[in-house]
Amino acid sequence: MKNQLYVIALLGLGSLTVGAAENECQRGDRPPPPPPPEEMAAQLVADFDADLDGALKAEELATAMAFLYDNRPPRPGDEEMEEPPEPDHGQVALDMISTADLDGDGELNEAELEEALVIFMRPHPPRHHRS
Ligand SMILES: [Ca+2]
Ligand SMILES: [Ca+2]
Repeated sequence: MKNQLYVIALLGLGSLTVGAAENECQRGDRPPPPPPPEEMAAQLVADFDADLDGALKAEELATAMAFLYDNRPPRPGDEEMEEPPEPDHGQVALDMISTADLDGDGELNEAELEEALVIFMRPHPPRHHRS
């Protein structure tokens, strides 16, 4: 169940209907803030660092992304819409590594993963420009 919370927070989809339902007495309050990125980074490394070197390489990160995708919360209206194609988790992992691999070793350690989460969770306008 703990993983679900991380999934919801990480994907940042904003549809915290489950949490809202569980806190009916506090209805109207804002949903609780997601756990801090350093906490999520530590959790993801703990869960998906298959070779136990303390960092997530591309394939480990891809596994993490696939897990998060498979466990993403449903969004309102999704059932009436066609499922979007599943993203290429391997490519997402490579994107995250190329964005946040500060020491250039091709893996994201906990600090780098935290940086990646900060970047990927930050609300940003949709990118329309393609090069
Ligand atoms: Ca590893
Ligand atoms: Ca690195």
